[in-house]
Order: sequence, then C-alpha cells, then structure tokens
Amino acid sequence: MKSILQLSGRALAALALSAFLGGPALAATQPRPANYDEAKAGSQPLPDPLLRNNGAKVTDAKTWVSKRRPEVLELFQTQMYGRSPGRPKGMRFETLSVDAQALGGKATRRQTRVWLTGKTNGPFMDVLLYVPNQAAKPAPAFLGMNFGGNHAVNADPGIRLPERWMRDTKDGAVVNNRATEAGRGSEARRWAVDAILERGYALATVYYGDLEPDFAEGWKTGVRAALSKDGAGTQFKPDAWGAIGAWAWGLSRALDYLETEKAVDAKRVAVMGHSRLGKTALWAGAQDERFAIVISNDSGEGGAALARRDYGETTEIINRSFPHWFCGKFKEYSGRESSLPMDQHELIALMAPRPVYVASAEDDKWADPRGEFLAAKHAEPVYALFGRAGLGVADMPAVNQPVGEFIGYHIRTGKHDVTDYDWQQYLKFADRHFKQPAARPVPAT
Ligand code: GTR
Repeated sequence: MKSILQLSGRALAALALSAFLGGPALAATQPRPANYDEAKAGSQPLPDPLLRNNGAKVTDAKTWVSKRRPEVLELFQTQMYGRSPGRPKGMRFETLSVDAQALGGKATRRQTRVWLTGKTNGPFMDVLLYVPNQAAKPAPAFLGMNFGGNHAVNADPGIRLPERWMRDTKDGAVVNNRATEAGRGSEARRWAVDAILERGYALATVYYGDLEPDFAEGWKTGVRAALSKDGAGTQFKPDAWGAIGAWAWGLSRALDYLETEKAVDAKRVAVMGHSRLGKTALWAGAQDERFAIVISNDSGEGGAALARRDYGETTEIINRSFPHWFCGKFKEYSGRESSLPMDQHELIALMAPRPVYVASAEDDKWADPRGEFLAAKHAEPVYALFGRAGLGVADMPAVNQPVGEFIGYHIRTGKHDVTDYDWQQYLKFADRHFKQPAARPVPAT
C-alpha cells in the first residue's frame, strides 16, 4: 500500500473526491475528468497584469509598486488564498538544541521552537536549521516546509521527531498519527542537504503540519483556530485564510526567526516548496517581500499553473479534493475559471523584481507543465518594468534545458518529485543572484 504522498495527484484527488461525495453513488455530481489533450486546453485571454482597476496601463516600476501591485495582491487575498494575519506580538523563540558537529562535523544543527503567540499552551512550530561550518558567514539560506517531519529530511539521529498530527503510513513511519523513528530520512532524497551545505548555503525547514494538519477539519487543531477568538468554532468569512495561507504564514514566521540567527543572512533567503508546498512557497513569496528568491517545484494547479488552461487538475477538481486549501470565495470559481479576475501569471509577477524559479516535470501532466511555463512567461512584462529579463525564450524549452534570468524555468525528465537535478538548478540560480550581484542581465526591451 502506498502512502498518501506516493499516490499520484490523480489518484489522490479521486480518493478525496469519493470521500467528499460519499462514494460512487453520487458519481453524477463528480467534476469533469482532467483533460490531457493539448488541442482542448483552450486559449482563453489572460488578464493583463499591467491594467489597473481604473483602466489605466502601468508603464513604470514605481506605479506597479505603489498602485498595481497592491491591487493584484488584494485579488489573491480576497479570491483565492484568503487574508492572513501578521506576526503575533508575543511570538518568541526557544532554542531546543545546538550541535556544532552535526552531519560528521559539516554543519551546525540548531532546533528552535517558535512559540507563535508566545504562550506555552499556544501553537508552536519547530525549525530545523543546518548552517555549513566551512562557509562564509552569514550564510545565505534555503527555507522550505516538509511533508514528513523535520526528521524525514535527513537520517541525522539528532533531529527531533514532530509532536503534531501526521498521516498514518503503512511502513511504520507514522503510527496512530504520531511520527516514529522509522521515518528518519524517509524524505532525504528530496532534500539535497549535502549539496546545499557544500555550496555554502544554510537549510531551514519546518513540518507543515505544525501549522495545520492537512485534511479538511485539520484547521481546528492548527493556527487558524489558535489565532481566532472563536477557536475551533470559527465561522470563516469568504476571504479568510485557508490552509495554504496558514502554511505560508508559517514560512514568514520562520523567516522572522532566521532574522535573529547571526550565522544566517536573512536578506538572502530563498523560499522553496514542492507541490502543495510549492503553491505555499509562491504565496509566501508574494505576500512577504523579505524572501529574496522564490522557487516553485511542480506546484501545478493553484500554484504556478494557469487556471484558465483546461489541462490536468482544474479549479473544480482541486476545490473538491482539498476544500481546506483555499478561501471560501475560491469555490465560486469551480468550473468558472474564465471569471477569475486574475490568473497565476500575476501571482508570479508579485515576486518582481525578485528572482523567481518555476520548475516542472515531464511526466507530471497533472500539474500542467505548459501552464506553469506560460504563467512564468506572462509575468515577464512586470519584470520588464524593472529592466529585468525574464525567461529569455519565446517557447517552452526542451527537457533538461534550464532557461531564464530573473524568471528561471526548467522542465526535467521524470515524475512529480524533487530531485537532485532540481536542486542543482536552484543552487545555480541562487549562486547567480546571491553571490554574483554584479552579473546583472541586459534590460528587457
Ligand atoms: C495532488 C494535488 C496537487 C498537488 C499534489 C501534492 O493530489 O492534486 O494539487 O498539490 O497533490 O501536493 O503532492
């Protein structure tokens, strides 16, 4: 039996759907199945990111920043991911452990509990941080949430097990919704820890379930309830944050913590995520401009992929499978993508002028690789306002041919996953922008 994270997006969506709909008896109400015929993907016109609500066209960076960017951000807050709160006043950090000789002496491992409201009977998340010992300090860093717990990222026996709810697995890594020793290193192939450290980067990660367990009612024991005066009885407004909003909020809180770490350069933090956590990384980067680079790995529908394209997962399918991910208002767009006042190219444009990287995988058709590429492509006019070159290509590149300056993109061979190949591209991209600031590209015309 596969664990839920090993199931393909399609299988998982079907599973969630049949649970949501009460089983096959209600099959008639199921959404239209995913389309995989490019000829039927449609070519609906996209909203123009440069067109202000008052109809005026943005022609300079200053007007984008002061007038249009807030409008676009507001669209994603009110229509899709919901509004998130800021940093709680009382938030504080407690060092749980420090080992200066972790990973055979290569790194210093710090584990820090972030008491999100400051109260020890309130919500917390645990940040695992590795800082390379043999590197210039303060070190730039990658920050990303993990699916399987901090201890899944590496077999390092010093990593604490998560204390929060986890989805049971058949392999013994999670029993009775609690992590066990058997899960150590189970996601290690998705985290190129050695390569990251050898290149001089720190790595920080948080288990996403520390913020909110990933199921429809999970919010009741997550930060969305903990930060609401009505707790688990909260009635969410149509534009209140969903689970992606809660996870993205956690990334910003992790960055708050990194700002206090002397060994880390918080001005050079790349936020990265895979799949639903890729959607999360994009939303975190859009809202929080302290993230200096934003990386989306196979984020697909509700992430980098254009909603208006009918290919792979659709708004209707994602809303039914994962009703907790987005705000209530977003449900209205199921099957009505053309009435969305924005599309995902504008989410990517919210990163401008910061470097952003979108990655796809050839066999990850569920995530619509072409839709991910096109969203990156159509963010270019906003980067051009800043004189920053985007992808530098008109059409989708061949597999394993990374492209781009301030908007990076690749489609690699293989399936929905994070591989060493992906990390090699992210490291190169980060080196280019973090370590060689003089190597600026020619302004786009
Ligand atoms: C799928 C979902 C996708 C993607 C993926 C994942 O089931 O349909 O949108 O987020 O899960 O997170 O692995």
